[in-house]
Amino acid sequence: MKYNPSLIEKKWQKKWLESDVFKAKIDYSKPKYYVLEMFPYPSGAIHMGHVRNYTLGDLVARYKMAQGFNVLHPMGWDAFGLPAENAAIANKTLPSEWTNSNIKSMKLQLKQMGLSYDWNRELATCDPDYYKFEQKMFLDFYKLGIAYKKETWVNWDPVEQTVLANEQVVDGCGWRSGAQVEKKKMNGWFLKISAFANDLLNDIDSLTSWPDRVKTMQRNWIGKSKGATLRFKVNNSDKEIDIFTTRPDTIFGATFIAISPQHPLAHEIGNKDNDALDFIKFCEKQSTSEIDIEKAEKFGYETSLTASHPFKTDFKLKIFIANFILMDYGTGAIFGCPAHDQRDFDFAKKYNLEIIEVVENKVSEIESDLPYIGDGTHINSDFLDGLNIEDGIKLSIKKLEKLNIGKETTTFRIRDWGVSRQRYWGCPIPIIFCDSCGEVPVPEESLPITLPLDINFESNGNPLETHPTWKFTNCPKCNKDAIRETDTFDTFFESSWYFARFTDLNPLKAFSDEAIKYWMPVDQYIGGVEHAVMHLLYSRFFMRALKAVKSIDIEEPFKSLQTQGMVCHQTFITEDKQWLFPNEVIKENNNFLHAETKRPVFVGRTEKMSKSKKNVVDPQQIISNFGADTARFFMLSDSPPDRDMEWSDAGIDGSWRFLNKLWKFVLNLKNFENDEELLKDPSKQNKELLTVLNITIKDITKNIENFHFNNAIASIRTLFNAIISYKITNVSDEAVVLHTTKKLLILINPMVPHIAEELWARLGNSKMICDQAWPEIDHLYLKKNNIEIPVQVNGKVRAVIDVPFDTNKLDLEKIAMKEKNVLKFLNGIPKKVITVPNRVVNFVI
Ligand code: ANZ
Ligand code: ZN
Repeated sequence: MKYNPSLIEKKWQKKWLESDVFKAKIDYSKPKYYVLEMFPYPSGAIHMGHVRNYTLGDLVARYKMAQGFNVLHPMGWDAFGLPAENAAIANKTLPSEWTNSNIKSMKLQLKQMGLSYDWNRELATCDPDYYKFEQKMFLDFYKLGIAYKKETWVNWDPVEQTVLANEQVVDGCGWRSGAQVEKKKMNGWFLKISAFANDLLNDIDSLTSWPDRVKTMQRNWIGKSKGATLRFKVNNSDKEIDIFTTRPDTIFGATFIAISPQHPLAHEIGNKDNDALDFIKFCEKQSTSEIDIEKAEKFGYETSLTASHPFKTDFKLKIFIANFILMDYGTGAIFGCPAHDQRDFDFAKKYNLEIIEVVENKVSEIESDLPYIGDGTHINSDFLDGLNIEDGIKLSIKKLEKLNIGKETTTFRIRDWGVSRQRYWGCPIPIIFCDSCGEVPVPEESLPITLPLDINFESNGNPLETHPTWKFTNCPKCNKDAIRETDTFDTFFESSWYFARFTDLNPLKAFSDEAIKYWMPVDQYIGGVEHAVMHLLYSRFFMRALKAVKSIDIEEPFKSLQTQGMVCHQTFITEDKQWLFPNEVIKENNNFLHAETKRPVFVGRTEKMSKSKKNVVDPQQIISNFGADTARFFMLSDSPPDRDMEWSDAGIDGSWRFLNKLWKFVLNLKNFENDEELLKDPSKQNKELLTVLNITIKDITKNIENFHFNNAIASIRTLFNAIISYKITNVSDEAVVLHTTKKLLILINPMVPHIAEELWARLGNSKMICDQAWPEIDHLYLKKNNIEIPVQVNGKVRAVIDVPFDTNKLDLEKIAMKEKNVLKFLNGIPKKVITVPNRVVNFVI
């Protein structure tokens, strides 16, 4: 009779699996709903972040199922990536073995959470049956020029020994290793995301169910800038420098030119000038991150060259090589206008350059300091004098275009996506290099190019490079000896299309048209906000690129997006400043002690759970001690999904106690078959509980739709309290309690499905609760919760009052008498009052 989650949870997990209730298939008779949580990297064990993510998704999936949707809710493994290689080196296993055994153990853990996945659709990205399609996609992209190879300056992670995409450099450091990223010139494969920049930007507007924060991050990342390019002539030479500016109107304030250390002209200069070369080398050691460059001290090297001003023939602009000019933005060169740009101003001050004011602050009365960046009127600017900035920009562009030395230009901040990684555990790039034919795509019939499994991690660098045979092959064109590409794809390649693959695991093609048409887009995607400009942008790009190669016909993969907050926990520190795991700490008389030494422990800040601070709680532990339902219930009840939440023992206890109470209550409930029959004619007392029930159904439904799951749980508690405190005086009261409890079980099922199933079955139901329809609102009760009643004076309606259902005569009359308009027409005491509760109040004068 005691609530024993370990028994009932296993039992129901087995039943769900055996009955295939969560198996999805195309069913045109029902509306579809595709709910997806970001798939995990198979690290070996789930953490609380996973628990939160998957609990949220499971609630949505089960709720939509009850609502009558045909639900697709799949799960898979983002299985390529560096940790497998590191583990292989450390444990002398193979990345494939390590990954597969992790998948096994994590799958078991996920199953213990009771998630409603359709496991028939499970996929792992390291499976050749998955990545073979990726190689085909790459070849399609290659044919269309969406994939191309180039030599560029790349972000080199010295710890991971591989290239990183710009999106993976966070504050100048590798997003995973945390190591300072270096610049390196290398050959690599790129995907032309820049060609889709405009669409990716404009279509953000259509994502009405995405968090604004993510949309803003994507807009900024794409970074559209309108302006002009213009050409400067280098004096005493036939060279020219193209610059990009958003402020062509400030051209008369231009006093110098600065080029990037990686600019071709800088190289030419460096070839002849050793000091310049030293400066360039010095700059190469700097971080590549834009933020770092922005923050770093500005340095310049004054070359011996000057350029002539396009409109002031005698004016010479010194040409600098400067560390703050990025080669891959605009044209890698600028004109400096110190009077109206902070950076240029600082630079001019440092190197003693002329400052010419060209925009006068006529907007405000206050005399502003230089640099002045606001709007104003142009001065010292010849044909631009008197114009404001907007008009100045327009006219300057017109003039530049007329003189054929410049044109209107739009630039994007977003760079093409570098997908080459010098790693083993990734999808091989299907290209062969031949001395005679150059780069040759692997013919489709030779796909997949699979990874060799006999791998040696003893030597440094990429094991594909050092493998004795793997890279040696023959040219598909001329059959001469040739060499395979040994780079593999960035693992974000795999996660850019897995959600579409889930719609049908067709062995012959990546996507089957019918399944894509029916299931896509994902109706609800749930995951961490850290993917805002990586995974979520790559996926949007990928759909467009795949559309361009006619492989799929969608653009936006995720209709609605929810980004969940972090799971946080207190931190514990010993006297000698060592972090402690929460389970190493005990509480005695409100003091925290180290369980082992009994010495005092200091409680640090509550922070995002992280291994480094040991403030982690193992979900496995919680599930073994309390069951998955308690963990799920607490996860959902604490805070709204998009906010950080604090994991606490008290929270878990609270959830545990609630479920125990529910368990006991339902098992002690008097059960009878004709409860619905008895409810046909509810008494007044019955109505009260039914009203609470209907209000709860309405609230929970609304709160689930709005992702306010914590409020939904609060309503459940209210309903349960109402049920327990309901006074049972006769059989019909018992019937209404039973009826209301059954509805409560259906309402709580998406949150705590095991206990809901078990109690539902114990109430004598033969069908599973996961197949039950969501309770319908009986509007009769809702409307009558508060009711509008007309107030008449001599039969004419003079006011309408909003009162609780069943308000008695006397109260109704009192309320009606307070209405201004009624008082006006009454003008004294009425002769008679005719009141019908819930219907009308009529004063006769
Ligand atoms: C002259 C000028 C005058 C500028 C002025 C600004 C203010 P956004 O808005 O981010 O697109 N710039 C152009 N290319 C650059 C590069 N490769 N590295 C560093 N800076 C670069 O910024 C565009 C402005 O950033 C451009 O407009 C240019 O400076 C600078 F009163 O040109 B401006
Ligand atoms: Zn060849």
